[in-house]
Amino acid sequence: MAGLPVLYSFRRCPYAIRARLGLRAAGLAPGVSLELREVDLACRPPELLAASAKGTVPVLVLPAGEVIDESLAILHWALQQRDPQGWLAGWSAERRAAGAALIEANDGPFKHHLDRCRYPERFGVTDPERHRTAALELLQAWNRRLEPGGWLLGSRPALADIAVLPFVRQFRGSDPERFDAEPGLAALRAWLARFLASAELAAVLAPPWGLRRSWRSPSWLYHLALERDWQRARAEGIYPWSTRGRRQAEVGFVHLCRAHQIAATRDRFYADAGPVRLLSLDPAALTAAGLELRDEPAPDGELFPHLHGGPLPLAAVRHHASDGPEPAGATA
Ligand SMILES: N[C@@H](CCC(=O)N[C@@H](CS)C(=O)NCC(=O)O)C(=O)O
Repeated sequence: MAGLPVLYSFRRCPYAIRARLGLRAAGLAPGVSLELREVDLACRPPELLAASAKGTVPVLVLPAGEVIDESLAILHWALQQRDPQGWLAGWSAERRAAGAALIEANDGPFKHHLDRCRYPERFGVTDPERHRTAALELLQAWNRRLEPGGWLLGSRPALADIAVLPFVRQFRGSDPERFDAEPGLAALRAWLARFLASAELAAVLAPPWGLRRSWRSPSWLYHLALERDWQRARAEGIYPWSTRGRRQAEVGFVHLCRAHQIAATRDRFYADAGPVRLLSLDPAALTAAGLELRDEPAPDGELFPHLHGGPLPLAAVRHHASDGPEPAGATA
């Protein structure tokens, strides 16, 4: 996929959702005209951090190297390429300014209160209700804007609707029954319901736009572990295996593979193994632990990385996830 724009994304992130909505509307398609890399925010791949040190998603890296690391800027870039639904084009300066103010209120105070009523512990908040009430006041103001035409700027969707809807979706998602019973939100509920039922949202939450499996960085090395061996290693602090059923002490090294070798390795050795976990390893942490990496040939001549000098150090495991094909379909 060399030469395509690369989008670092996170399926459920409202900022990434709005970027994907814009890119999709502009006619880009993952695997065809864009490479989509799903990121685990607990463990960002080095390529993302090299592109944008702040490490947030979404980030769009253009083929010439330009990096766009703010979701709104990605939306603007996308719609400047193509804007078939007139989300950006065709609005008066006054409405555009009103749209920009709505997005600012969303990304600023609304997001602030949303985070604090959804995750009070994370933000050290003792009164999440106060934040819910403040968020509701903004929603009621938006409801009044929606009453005349059904959309924030009038009778058709604009950039502001696309930019704000994923956050209102999150607000409702934290307590749908309560949200649905709130007074003063009828127009907003209808606006949100249209979005929730839309083909656009469904498309960006399902493959190929919305992935559940993280991208495998070519900068990392990988090891497949039986789930039960991995769980025991976590409990005991040592992972003694080289590969399925064979110990490092017996084999003399630990079998690893590169990103492009994972699927074939799983199919060849783990197809009937039951639950398997994919460990992502930082090569620098392996060598810093005094171990040696060598590329050595398998019986068919293909070179694989082998870890010599001791068992796999758990501290070098950057990420671990159940391994398997991308689950298809579900849009929740
Ligand atoms: N202003 C940024 C915000 C993006 C953002 O905060 N994304 C969240 C995920 S929903 C993130 O990457 N959080 C990780 C972090 O802040 O460390 C944008 O609009 O792109």
